[in-house]
Amino acid sequence: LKLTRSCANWNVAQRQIQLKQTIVPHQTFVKYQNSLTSVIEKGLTNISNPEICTRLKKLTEYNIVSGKQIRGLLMISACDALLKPELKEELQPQVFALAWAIEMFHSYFLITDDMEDGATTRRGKTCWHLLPEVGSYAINDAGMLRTFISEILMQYFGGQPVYPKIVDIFNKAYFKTHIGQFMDTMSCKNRDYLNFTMEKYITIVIHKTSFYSYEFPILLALALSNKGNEEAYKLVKSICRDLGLLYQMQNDYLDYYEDESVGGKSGTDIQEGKCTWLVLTALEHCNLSQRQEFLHNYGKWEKESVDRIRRLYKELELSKKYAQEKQKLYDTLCQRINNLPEDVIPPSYFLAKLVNM
Ligand code: DMA
Ligand code: MG
Ligand code: MG
Repeated sequence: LKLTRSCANWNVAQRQIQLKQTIVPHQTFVKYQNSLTSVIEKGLTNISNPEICTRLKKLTEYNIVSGKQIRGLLMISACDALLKPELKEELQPQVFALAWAIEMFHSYFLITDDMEDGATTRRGKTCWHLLPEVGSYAINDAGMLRTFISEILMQYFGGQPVYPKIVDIFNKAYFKTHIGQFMDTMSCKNRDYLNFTMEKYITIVIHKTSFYSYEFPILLALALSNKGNEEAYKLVKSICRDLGLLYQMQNDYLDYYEDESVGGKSGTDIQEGKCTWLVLTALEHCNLSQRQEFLHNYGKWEKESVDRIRRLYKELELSKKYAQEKQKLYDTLCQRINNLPEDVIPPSYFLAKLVNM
């Protein structure tokens, strides 16, 4: 309860109102929100045990509902841009189910990520694994959520020509993201922080963030609209990668921000010794004694060490450097997006994503 209260200011409803106005039309947003219950019900078709149904419902709702739902919403907007007009109405239930499946995929990774990172709060609430009735059962819950996603996909797409393609895309996304999560945890295992490089960081981010946040929803929209040709995809791939970098840079920055009401979650990057944009920038600009201080204090859970790192980040004016770098990346991306041909993925799709970062 204490944890939940600590970031009660985090106003999910307000964020969602802003998001829905820029990504999808109001009416579509409301219909999409209301479709979750029927998607869950359909996913539960083959499960007769009431206890399992209750657990799956709670697991899904607790971990999805308070999220920003950007990935799912953007898949809906990409489908809206790509699908033939006569198919839009007909395929809407499938598009919504696929969007919820993307959100469930995201929640699946967040549940295990919070265990790995030693996090306590997420989306303004206590992390799933810290709920009294959960604990280490969270490992099995994550597995159940993953198989539940497969059930939903089978119920909505099974037997259709697009089904194997969708399953392949999901498998690829699981594999990539798990590799990214592995790289992320391994990078800080030996506390050899001087070996952190921008190259290493980019590889981690492309795997753990860019793919499932950007390429994954687009690949699914392309598959559903039967427009998944290689040429079209090549054009958006590198933009997706850089969008992921911009996103992760912001995620890293929010982690350092002490105020939980900003991000709705507790930060643990400093304590865990993660390879973040802030560390790379700090190491690039610090003097010899600051470097010693950094090496002595980074990757420790003691409050004095964490405070010392935060002070160091302040001394090095990382907030200012972050704002400058973010603006630079943002401007370049806008330019590249505006130069995309309209018939591949409409620039408005990407721009909406950028606006909502
Ligand atoms: C999270 O990376 C990545 C996945 C695949 C969930 P992160 O630990 O930096 O994210 P957060 O700061 O939200 O925990
Ligand atoms: Mg994390
Ligand atoms: Mg983070």
